[in-house]
Amino acid sequence: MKENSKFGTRAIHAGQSPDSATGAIMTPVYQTSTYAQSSPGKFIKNYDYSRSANPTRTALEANIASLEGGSYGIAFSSGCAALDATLHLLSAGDHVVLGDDVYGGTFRLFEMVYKQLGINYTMVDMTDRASFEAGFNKQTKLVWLETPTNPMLKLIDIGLASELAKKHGALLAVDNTFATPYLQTPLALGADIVSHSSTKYIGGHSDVVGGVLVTNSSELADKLHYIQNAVGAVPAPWDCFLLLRSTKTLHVRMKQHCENARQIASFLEGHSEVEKAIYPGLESFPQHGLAKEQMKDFGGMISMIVRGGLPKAKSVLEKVKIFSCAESLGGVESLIEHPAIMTHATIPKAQREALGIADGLIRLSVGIEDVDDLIQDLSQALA
Ligand code: P1T
Repeated sequence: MKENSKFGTRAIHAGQSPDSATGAIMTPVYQTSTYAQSSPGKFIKNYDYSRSANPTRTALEANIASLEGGSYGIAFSSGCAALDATLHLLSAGDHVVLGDDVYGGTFRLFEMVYKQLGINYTMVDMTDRASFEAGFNKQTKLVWLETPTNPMLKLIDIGLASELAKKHGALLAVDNTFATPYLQTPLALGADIVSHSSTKYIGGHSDVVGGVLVTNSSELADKLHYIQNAVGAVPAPWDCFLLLRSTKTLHVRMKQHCENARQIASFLEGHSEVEKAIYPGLESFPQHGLAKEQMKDFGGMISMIVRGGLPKAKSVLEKVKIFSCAESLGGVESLIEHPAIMTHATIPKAQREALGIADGLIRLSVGIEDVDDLIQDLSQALA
């Protein structure tokens, strides 16, 4: 494969070549914990122990790094473990500027685990330059953001985030889980680290929990590899194999996620039971202009506020027949959930409400089923 191959070619081939032992086209599942050494300390093929490195994982790391336009990929056993590894770059007394709308588990790691270890954070509205910049102080070492955010789908200008992080001497990490590298590549816009919950679109089939970090900095990659090995939250070879199989179709799946979501968002926007449909592809979306600039398409996630608050929201979630009421997102099958009760329950109620995570808010992960069936399902559930 050529270095400058296009996305779909890299999705299928990057990091993988026919297996040197057998010619197998698919990278084998190297289901081994350890590797024979020809003499103490002399490795046969660069591998000594599978916490440190495993060939199936190496292929996955190279594959996702290529998709993100990065040089180094570092894989973990979950998206939370990828965030945790990034936070291990910091020391007590350091400070993080954190987006105000992030996955509930991301907030929980900052608030319940790292705060007591002396890592402080300030959550800011990054859609407003002045509020964003006011979040920095002399101890700020890291900016962590999602775009689109979970669950309000706010867009953060990655170029602006990079400018502010550099000005204040901090690293910029972008959680690219919702967009995927098919829709945006944050490293090209100035991010130092890209993070994924590969449980989501990268995996795409709701059958793996995983995470990955990508960077272009050899210094950061060395530190993150060190943390990966020292802490040990690594993915199993089988999970790496499944993720490699998934990334081969990422571009094809994303096109259909975007197309289905576009049609469903416009259906919801015109529905009498829907107070507000939130989707970056809608003209009514406040940051539609930034979405067009920063993203190749608008993604598969939609949020909506239904008229009738919690009782109506619960009834929709109970009545769907094709959508499943479940946490998570990014799989080929459509999921629907209630952020205030489910994915964002750890965020204090007042903070949730200030962000718009109201009792009537429902989040949809639009799958790639036939869109007419999905619209019909939502139509009967909303009726
Ligand atoms: O679940 P895990 O693989 O550990 O990933 C955590 C995570 C990180 N970043 C974002 C943007 C996420 O959405 C998640 C996980 N989110 C859900 C489970 C959810 O339903 O929103």
